[in-house]
Amino acid sequence: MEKHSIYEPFGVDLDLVQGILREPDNHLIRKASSMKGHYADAKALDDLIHQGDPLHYEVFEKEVPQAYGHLMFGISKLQPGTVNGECFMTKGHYHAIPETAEVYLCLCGKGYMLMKTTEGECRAEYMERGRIVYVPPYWAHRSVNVGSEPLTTLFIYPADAGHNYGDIEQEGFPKRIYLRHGKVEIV
Ligand code: PAN
Ligand code: ZN
Repeated sequence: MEKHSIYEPFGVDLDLVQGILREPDNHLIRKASSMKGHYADAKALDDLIHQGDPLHYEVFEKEVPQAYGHLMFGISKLQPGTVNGECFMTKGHYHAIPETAEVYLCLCGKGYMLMKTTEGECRAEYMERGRIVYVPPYWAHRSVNVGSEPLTTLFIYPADAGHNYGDIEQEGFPKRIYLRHGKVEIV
């Protein structure tokens, strides 16, 4: 008979004001310089990098086995701002096992989950505090902050999903999200 490995249950605390996971095992920091090639205006991004390379986003995670059956979860905290009008965003990725989905719960801020398929379908799902976005299997996804405070989300996905950033670096997303004169434009 197959023996199941029993993993120790645990709980974690969120700081809902700061939008962070307390005592994360992994804390990933992405600055503007991590985002080369992702914004339409490469020169504006370079200027931002030379002006001090500000923090772009952070990911806080608890460590769980990257194995079938486990769920990876954590907090993504994306700063507000634009690169010549294009709203700050995460790099975006497909999952390395593309048939794995993901759930995002927005805790604070305002933004969109931009999603695309390899066939070029593209969707932008609005996010604000209290709203859940379901990213189905096969959809690449990137968070975009259109507000004036950090966009903080709780994410949960199969722990063995893995990340494929390379295809998005090559393809980009069919749509970009801008903030112009206080108005959101998805083009
Ligand atoms: C999230 C993302 C997180 C950062 O945990 O990894 O928001 O975005 P990038 O990974 O695109 O830089 C997730 O979707 N995990 O699968
Ligand atoms: Zn993901």
